[in-house]
Parts: sequence; structure tokens; C-alpha cells
Amino acid sequence: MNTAFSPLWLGYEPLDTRFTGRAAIRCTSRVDRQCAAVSELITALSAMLPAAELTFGADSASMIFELDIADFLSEEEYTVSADERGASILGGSEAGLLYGVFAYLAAIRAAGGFVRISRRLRPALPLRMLDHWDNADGTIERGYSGSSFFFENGHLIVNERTEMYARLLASVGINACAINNVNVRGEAIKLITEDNLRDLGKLSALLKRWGIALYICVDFSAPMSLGKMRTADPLDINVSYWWQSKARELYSSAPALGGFLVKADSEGQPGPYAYGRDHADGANMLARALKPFGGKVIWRAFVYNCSQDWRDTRTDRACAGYRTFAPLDGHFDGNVILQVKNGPMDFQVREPVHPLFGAMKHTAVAAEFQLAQEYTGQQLHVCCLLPMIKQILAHRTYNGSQNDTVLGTISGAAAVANTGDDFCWTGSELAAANLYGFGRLCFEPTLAAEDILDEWISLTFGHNELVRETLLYILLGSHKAYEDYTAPLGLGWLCKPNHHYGPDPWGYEFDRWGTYNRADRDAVGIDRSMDGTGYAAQYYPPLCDMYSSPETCPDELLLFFCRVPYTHVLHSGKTVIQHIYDSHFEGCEQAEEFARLWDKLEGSIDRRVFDNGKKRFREQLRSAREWRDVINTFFRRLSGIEDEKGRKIY
Ligand code: GCW
Repeated sequence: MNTAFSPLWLGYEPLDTRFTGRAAIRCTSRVDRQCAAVSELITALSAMLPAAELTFGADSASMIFELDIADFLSEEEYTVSADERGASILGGSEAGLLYGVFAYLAAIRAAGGFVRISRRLRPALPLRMLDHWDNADGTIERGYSGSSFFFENGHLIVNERTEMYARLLASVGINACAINNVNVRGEAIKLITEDNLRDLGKLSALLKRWGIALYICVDFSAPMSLGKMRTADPLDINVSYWWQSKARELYSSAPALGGFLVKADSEGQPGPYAYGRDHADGANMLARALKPFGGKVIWRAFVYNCSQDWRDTRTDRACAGYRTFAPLDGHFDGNVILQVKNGPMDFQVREPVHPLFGAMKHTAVAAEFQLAQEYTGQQLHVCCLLPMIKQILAHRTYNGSQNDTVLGTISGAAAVANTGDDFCWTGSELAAANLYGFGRLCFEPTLAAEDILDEWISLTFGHNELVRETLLYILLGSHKAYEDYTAPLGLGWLCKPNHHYGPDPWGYEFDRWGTYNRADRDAVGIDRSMDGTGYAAQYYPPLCDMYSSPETCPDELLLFFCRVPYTHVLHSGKTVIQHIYDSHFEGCEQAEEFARLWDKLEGSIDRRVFDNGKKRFREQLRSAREWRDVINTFFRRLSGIEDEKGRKIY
């Protein structure tokens, strides 16, 4: 494992080198001096005021930083009031205090000095989580940033990097993480056995100190794989006993454990279906085992099992999640959270918002995003997901509630992590903006993507105007550029099978799990209206009608919902085929522009960061051109329609 790591946005630098007086931290009796908030403040102040004398207590100090716990605040809430002589920070609990300290530090660093601040805030979403797909052997499923820093050769690791990880997460308000792959295999199945309890206890205590609850992914059939039982039937009393005693064992070593994250009956993972039970039976059985200890079960809604013949135009994988879970609304226990991917398919660059948001009115739901850029350039391409996440959170479900947006219907958000043991954590330095921004958005979803990025840029790269302008331009335009040169108008899965990098328009098309573009000589797209697969009917009106007709369906999702001739005219005024050509040329030009702009940063940013970026922008450009040529050629040959601008298409 790589042990060297960057502090990312927590690299504290001197703010005032002239200050030589005494700076005092004053904690009231309710604040433990050993707590994370105090230790972070000490770390930061020692670096920011290098010549100051840092003490506890306020005697004759010129700057005072006062910390307290206040009952009038909710648990994770904080207030900060600060000026040039110091700050007073209050939290509803140690976690709230910690968020207050981080918010204060970020604000003065962004401002470049000890400025006046007055703020009171609490996180918008109670659950703000990262899901790691790390395997016990140290590999990471869909990992693009090196190996795991949680596991090596079957063993759990707790070291300095773990502490830095916890600080990074806490600084953006993440309060939960699952450390192992939802596909629980091999040694990971044994994570909940005696051998690992001590380490789990150590890790959960470390994370807890930074306000983060540790979750683990468990194998639903563990009573069989570990307990040597003949069944894992959730309604079998002995199976429940097995899980109850497992929970007791786990919580006696790791009392801070948050609970379990479970992928069941999906892509080969075991689940309740094997016993004729439904997903509420499965989730509730585990939830009841964890309940006495305050634990939660996060149950994934990513369940599909429809194999399909290409000629069959009714079967549709997109329908599966809703069909499985909507009938179970109201059947889940209070400590179950249903984790729903942002779209009905699988983290494509553009998908409609999942119809389960809004539909599950009596179930706690968390939205799941994927920061690991499986389908969005694998961290070789820059693709900032914040505008997309914001758009999804703001999407109206029309489910009849007063606040009917996705944000209004969820109680949490989780994201598949994009980290690994790479020096800069995320392979590409720019991909760290997704990690930073995801946490910030869960805390304060009203922030504009641009403001979050601005914050992240100044905390990571300092205050250079050229760097700021360039990175903002690249990051804010990156998702559109990626969408333009890859998958037009809501089409998904034009990528190469298995590893999902690079273009292959028919790579998945005749696969048994679904059909994705149905392109032929006359038309393209999937009819998901009632005449087709019926998927659009899973939305409340007016969305179901809007999506069902090419006349009203938004351009960006047209080919996801409708099958149209290449000559169909979009709302933009272009034909579908001309849009495909134009967007691919334009997306590619954007990739060229990004690479050019990055080159101009030479000398303005750290050499290592510059070189790493240069390598990646070059690969992005190569790949963008490949996408442009393969996709344009594919559609030109199928449709027989030439580009009206006469550009070179092979
Ligand atoms: O996106 C797909 C990935 C799988 C992943 C699965 C899931 C962990 O290709 O690698 O498995 O989704 O979300 O469970």
C-alpha cells in the first residue's frame, strides 16, 4: 500500500506570519480537549499562525478561539461568530462543533485572513455517506485511484492515512461510510468474524471521533457461509437468532458501528428471493437484529433480473427497481433506509431520475450517486458531477407532497467513493472536486456548484486567479463535454463491455440484460411509453405523459424514452442525426480546449499536479476523438444520412 498521501484541501498554510502574540483556545467544561474539533483547531492554528504562542486558557491572549456545546442547537448544527480577534464556535454535539471548526477554518482560508463571520447551519440531509467498493485482497471494484487503503491481503488497516481520510470526510460533513464492496466475496465475508472484531472496533472508534459511522457490507447468506447453517431464509427463526447474536458480538467490540449496507438478489448476490421472501422480509430481519444497538440497515434498490431477447420490445431492465420496491412501500422497519441509484439503470452520464424517488412515501430513502467515474471517463477524463447531482436533487417528482423534489423526499445521500491509495487519493487531482463537492452538497444543497468549486479551488490550489478561472471553466463544462462526445440524447451503454471505457455502440446491445439503443437503418431509441416497455408510466403525471411523447420529452432524454427516425426534429431545431454529429464534434473541441487551457497552467501549479493532469488531458483527448469517430461513423453508416456540414466522418 502506498503510504504517502496529499492533504488535499486540508493543507494549512500560514495566514499571518507576523502575528507573534499569544493565541488561546478556550474550551468550556462540556468540551473534551481530546476531541477532534480541538485537535483540528490546534493543527490548523499551528500552521496558520507559525510564530504565535498557542495555549489553552485565555489569559492575556490577543486571539481567542472559544469552543462550546450548546443545547439550543440540534446535534449536527453549529454556529460560528468570528472576527479578527478570534472566534466563538458552538456545536449541538461534538460532531456539530467539529463541523463548526471546519467551516470556520475553510472560511478564513478562503478569505485569506481572519475575517468577520457569522453563521448558523445544520446539514440538510441526516445521512451523508460514502460507499467504498473495496475488496479484502486490496483491489477496488471500479476503482481508478490505486489500491484500497482499508484492506491489504485480507486484513483491515488502520493507520495515519485512515486518520487523514476521516479528517477529509469530516471537513465536508460526511458522517457515514461503508468500507467494503457491496459484492461481498472471499475474505470480506469474514469481516464480521472474531478475527476482525478488534480491528473493526479500532476503526469504528477512529471514525466515530470524526463524526463518521462505520458501515459494513454483509453477505446475506452469512448464516450459511459463516454459520454453517442450511438456510439463510429471513423468516427462519434460527437465521434471525444467528444475526441477533452476530449483532451482539459486533457491537460489543465496535459499539460505534453504524450498521449494514446490503446488496441482495442482484448480480449474483444472495438474497431473500431464494426462499420466496421479499425484500422487506430480508431487510427487516437484519434491521431487527441491529435495532437494540441503534444500528441501521441500508438496503440497496439496485435489483434486476430480467434477461431479454433483443427482439422482445416489452421487457425492460429500467422497470425492475420500481416494480420490486414500490409495492413494499410502508413495509420496511424504521431503521431501514432504501438506497436508490440516481437513475433506473446504472450511473450513465445521463439518465432520468429514478421513479422510486417520490414513490416511496412511507420509507426512508437515500439517493445513491457514483463518484467513481465508471461510465464517465474513469478519472482519466475530467467530469465534474456536481451540476448533475444538483439537477437531480432539484428534480420534481410530483408526488403530491409539499416539497416534492428529490431533495424533499430523501433522508440521505450516498456516493460510491472515487478514492484509493494513490498519492492524491482520486487518481486525478481534479476528481477530488467530486469528493469535496458531494459532501458539501449533502450539507448545503442550496450552494451553487460554482461556489463549491470556487471554495475547493482556493483551499486546494490557493489564490491564483488564472488557476481559479481555468479550473472553474474546465470543471463546469466537463460533464456536458463528456456527454457530448460520448452518449447523445439519453442513450446509455455505448461503451465497451466489462471495463466500460471507450466506445462500442453494439457492445452491450444484444446482451441478455437489456437493450440500450435499438439503432437500425430507420430509427434509434427505446420506446418506453405504454406502447413500448411501459417504463414511463412509473412516473407521476405530468412526467409520465411528458416522457412518453417525442413532442414533449426533453431533448437530453429523448432517446432514453422514445424511438424516433433520424430525421426527427428536436426542440433545439436540429434533427437527431445532425445533433449526434454536431455534439460529437463540439464535445471533442471542448476536450481540445481543456487540454490547451491546462497547458497554460504550467508554472502556476505544483509540477507533479501539472504533469499528472497533462497526461490525463492527453488521454481524454485521444479517447474523445475515438468516441467521436466511432459513434459518428456508426450512425452515419446505419442511417445513410450525411453530415450537413460536410465534416470528415469515416
Ligand atoms: O455499476 C455496476 C457496476 C458493478 C457494481 C454494480 C452495483 C458493485 O458495474 O461493478 O457492483 O453496479 O452497483 O452493485
